[in-house]
Amino acid sequence: MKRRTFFKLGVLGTALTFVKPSKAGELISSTVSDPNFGSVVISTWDHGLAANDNAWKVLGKGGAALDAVEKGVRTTENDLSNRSVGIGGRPDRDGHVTLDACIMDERSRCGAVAYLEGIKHPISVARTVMENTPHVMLVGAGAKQFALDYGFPKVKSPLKEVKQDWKEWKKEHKEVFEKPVINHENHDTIGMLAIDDKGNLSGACTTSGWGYKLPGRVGDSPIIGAGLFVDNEVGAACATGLGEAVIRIAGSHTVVELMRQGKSPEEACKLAVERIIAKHEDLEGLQVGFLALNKRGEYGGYSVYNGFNYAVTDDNTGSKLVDAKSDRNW
Ligand code: SD4
Repeated sequence: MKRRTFFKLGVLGTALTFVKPSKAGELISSTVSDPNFGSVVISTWDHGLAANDNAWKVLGKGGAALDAVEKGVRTTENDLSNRSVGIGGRPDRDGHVTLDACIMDERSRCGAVAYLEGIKHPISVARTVMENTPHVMLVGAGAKQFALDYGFPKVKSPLKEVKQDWKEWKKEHKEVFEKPVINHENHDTIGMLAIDDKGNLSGACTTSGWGYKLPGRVGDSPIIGAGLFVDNEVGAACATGLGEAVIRIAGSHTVVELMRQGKSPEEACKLAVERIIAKHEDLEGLQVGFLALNKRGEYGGYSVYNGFNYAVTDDNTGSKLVDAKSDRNW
């Protein structure tokens, strides 16, 4: 660590009206700059490759990690053929596509939206919450109204083909109207972590959540500490998979705290996965994957079952897809 700058702790704003971004109310944080060290971006699943490419358009030019992760995951939100992120996502049991997202930066600022309908870029709404309100999370109708007030266009969802699939699914799964079940086909959230050339970390996570979920259900993805956590002194982590299991162990926060105790990113992800395994008697179909990136640009991933992969882009190797470690086969 070459340089460390502390920002002054301000008093957290309590106004209930929207506030302009200001120095007052910012949280204490440190920024570390190490010129010997390049930028890195990692993100979940193979759709992460395209997302990383766009994130790199920011990072490669010396841009901020925060801008990179927002731009990166917007790529996936834009892809209407993606059935687990954005408005192309699978709906809930009753046919509503409800979106969850969160973002966190190097100053521990964070913003989130949950249960948001009809808005194409939940991640940008989450950033707008972070930058323009004293709050962290807005949900449902309030989140939608907020997005419209800030000029986000209303879009139609579900898409025709998604609605058709849902109708078929309903015919075949009458039982879920009596007792909700987990639909195991769907675990492709995008979580992205980046470190920029100033040594600052940020992360973003966005999803349409578990396909055909119970109406009102929100998973880990928009919950700071569960689906995503960033601590600029230590590292960042994000999660994909069964959100209920991730929330139960405050997954991403746990991974970051393990890195604080000296674990490598992969070891930290592995220990968090083991904690999930220890807390659940029935692991059938319970897939969770964690990704982590530390302050030195080292990264790793681990999942309950094999099959989880992630995209990595850095100064040295360009882009590649990496299989996360796991010691269980499906
Ligand atoms: C959720 N964690 O809503 C999300 C789903 C997911 O990869 O990650 N899919 O529980």
